[in-house]
Amino acid sequence: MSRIFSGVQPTGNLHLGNYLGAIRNFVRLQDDYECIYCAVDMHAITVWQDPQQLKNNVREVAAAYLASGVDPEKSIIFAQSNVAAHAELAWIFNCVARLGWLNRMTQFKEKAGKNRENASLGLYAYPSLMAADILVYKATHVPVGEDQKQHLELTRDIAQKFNNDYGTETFPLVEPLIFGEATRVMSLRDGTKKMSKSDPSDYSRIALTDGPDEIAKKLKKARTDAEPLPEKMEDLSERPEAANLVGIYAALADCTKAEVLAEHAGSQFSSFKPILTELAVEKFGPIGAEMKRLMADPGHVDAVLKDGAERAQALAEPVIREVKETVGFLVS
Ligand code: AQP
Repeated sequence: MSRIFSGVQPTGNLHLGNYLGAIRNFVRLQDDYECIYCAVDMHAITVWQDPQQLKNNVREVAAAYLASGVDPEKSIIFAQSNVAAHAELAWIFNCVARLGWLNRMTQFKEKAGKNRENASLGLYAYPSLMAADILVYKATHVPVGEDQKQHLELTRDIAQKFNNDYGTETFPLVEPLIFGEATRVMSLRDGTKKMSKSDPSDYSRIALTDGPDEIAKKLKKARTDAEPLPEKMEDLSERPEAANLVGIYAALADCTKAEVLAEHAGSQFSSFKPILTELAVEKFGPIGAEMKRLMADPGHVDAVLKDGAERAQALAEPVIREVKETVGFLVS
């Protein structure tokens, strides 16, 4: 059976983009693959995190997985820092990856911004740790949003170079799994920027824990234009905010953008937004409510994370041992 690995950073404010681009697909995959889903807290600290908040955010990610329908009996749910093999393999990969490869990573450029000299070394090496997360389980497929495609290419490069350098076939070449109509959900305030946890404006995103009133308020305020919805997708190419809302609707309704336009062409946003709100509340209401219930009494979430870490550890152990042998470390 092919193996899936994916993760979400516990940096708070989990949103519609994380759900439609990643978590929803995690649920769909668990019947056909062996799935390992992680709260990647070691990635989170590549930028400053308040320690107490980080703990809550790890639980929030696990609660989001559970509330969305990831079944902890079928899939493994755990926190990255609880399986040391991720860090061990990441160091080995730091010695395999080339500076030139990392210099090309657009996420580092975006996140480091103008003050690059002040970014952490961890933020720069992030893709190398991500490669370790995946390959320490020899995962073959990774469900992610479009924004992570470049990092997955790098994972393939690292796997290939490791295999070539050591003359082995240790690592598989992973494939991204990118699904559906909302592989890149954009900010509700600016249709050219992706919806993100770290955007300072709360109105830029719909959080998974937003209730009906917050969802309605945010969609009402979402930036749009004065034109009605067109008949064809091509006519949305210069209207990023409009295209984004159509994409969100299509993803939530599980249909294509063309089908949304076929039904709503000619509608103004004043009538389309309430319909979108109703759909979003229908889909998210139960997830947000279940997340809040799980977070109010985190004993169950903590037990799921503990069990998941033990199962993940058991899978990672033979792989990291094999890698250490291959590299030439003394293995007891
Ligand atoms: N806007 C998005 N549209 C579709 N998918 C998205 N993902 C993130 N944003 C969008 C997908 O969610 C998964 C988890 O992302 P992450 O937490 O590891 O990091 P990120 O991509 O950096 O997410 P954010 O929300 O933008 O966080 P910050 O602001 O902290 O950087 C990934 O599969 C990602 O593709």
